[in-house]
Amino acid sequence: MERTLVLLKPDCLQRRLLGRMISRFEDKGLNLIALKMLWVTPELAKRHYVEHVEKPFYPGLEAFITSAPVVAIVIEGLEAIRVVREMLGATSGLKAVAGTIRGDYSSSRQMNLVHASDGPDAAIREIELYFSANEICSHQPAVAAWLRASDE
Ligand code: FUP
Repeated sequence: MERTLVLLKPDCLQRRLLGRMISRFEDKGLNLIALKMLWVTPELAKRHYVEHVEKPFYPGLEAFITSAPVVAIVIEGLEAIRVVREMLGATSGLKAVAGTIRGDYSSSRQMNLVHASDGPDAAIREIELYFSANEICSHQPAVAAWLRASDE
């Protein structure tokens, strides 16, 4: 099992797409094990996007991610990091393939609705950035037996 950090960004909340995005992850059979709404502060934005802080687009990205609340979610599942990234699609909504979240709902590079960790190290770092250990609600979903065979 892998865990990954998903953020439903300010455009997602403002466009009233939170429920539809959560449904896509639930429909896939992924397990939501932590969820909260918060305002990203400039300090948190700099820690989250540490690899982008020096880039020319960063000021705009920080202004955007702090402009309205976000919903942070920890998602658990088999190969969840890759699976969720593939559900999002390419960074720009203009390039993302139809059928992906960004391909279906976004026409922007900045306003691309959903963030997800891009690898195991990022997932650990980002989950710790948004959640303390006692906020993670691990559980065995009752539907698990109907999502995949027992040896998968
Ligand atoms: P992704 O991993 O697909 O979320 O995208 P990146 O880590 O490459 O970029 C992080 C965020 O910066 C993206 F959500 C979009 C934003 N961004 C811009 O606003 N302008 C750019 O030129 C590149 C990325």
